[in-house]
Amino acid sequence: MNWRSKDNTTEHAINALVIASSNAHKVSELRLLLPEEIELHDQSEFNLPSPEETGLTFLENALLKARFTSQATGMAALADDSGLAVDCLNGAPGIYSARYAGNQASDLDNCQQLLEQMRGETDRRAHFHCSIVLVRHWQDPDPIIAQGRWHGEIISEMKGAQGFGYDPLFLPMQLSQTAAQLTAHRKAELSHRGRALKVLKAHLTHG
Ligand code: ITT
Repeated sequence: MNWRSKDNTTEHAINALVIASSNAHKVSELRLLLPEEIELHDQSEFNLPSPEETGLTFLENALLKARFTSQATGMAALADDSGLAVDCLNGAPGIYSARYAGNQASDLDNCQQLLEQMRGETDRRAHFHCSIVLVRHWQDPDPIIAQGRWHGEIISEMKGAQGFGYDPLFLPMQLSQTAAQLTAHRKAELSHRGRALKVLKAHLTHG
C-alpha cells in the first residue's frame, strides 16, 4: 500500500515514516489521525537525541526536526511543532511553549507560569498553532507542509485530566469543556493538530 503526494511520482511513495517527536502525547495524537495504511515508527525506536530547535517560527522548527530525523533514520519523517499563542502576551509562549517555565519544566510548571503571567488580565484570548512537515528524504526540496489553528481562551484554573500541555487551561471557542475534558477522539477532530493533519492528508493520494 502506498501513499504519495498528489503532485509527485511513485518514486516518492511513502510506505513508512518516522514520527519525529519525543513527546509521547503528541505521538499518540498523531497516530490516531494518520492513515492506517502507512507503517508508522516512533523516534524512540531509534534512540535519537532531539535536535536543538533554533528556528523562530513553528514551521522552521518542524522542518528542522523532520530533516534531522529523516537523515538519522534514512526514512521519510513527519514532525509537528506546536504551541500556544496568547493575545495579551504578544503571542507568548509561542515556540517556547514546551519550556515556558524553564528547560526542564513540566506541563504543570508551564500552566502555573502561564496563570502567573496572566494574573489580572481580562483579555484571555489565545490559540494553539500546529505546523506539520513531511519530508520524503532528508534533503527533500519540496516537503509537504500543513498548518492548523485552534482558537479559544485561557481560564483561570486548571480543569480536566485528558490531553497534555496547556489543555487544562484552554477553553475552545463555543465549548463549555476545556481541551483536557474532551475525549482523545473529540480533541483530534477539533484541534490545531487535527486540522493540520486534515490538510496534510489532502496532499496525499492513496494507491
Ligand atoms: P518534540 O519537539 O519532540 O515534538 P515538544 O513537546 O518539545 O516535543 P514542541 O517543541 O512542538 O514539542 O512544543 C510543544 C509544546 O506546546 C508542548 O510541550 C505543549 O506545552 C504545547 N502544546 C502543543 N500542542 C498542544 C496541545 O495539543 N495541547 C496542549 N498543549 C500543547
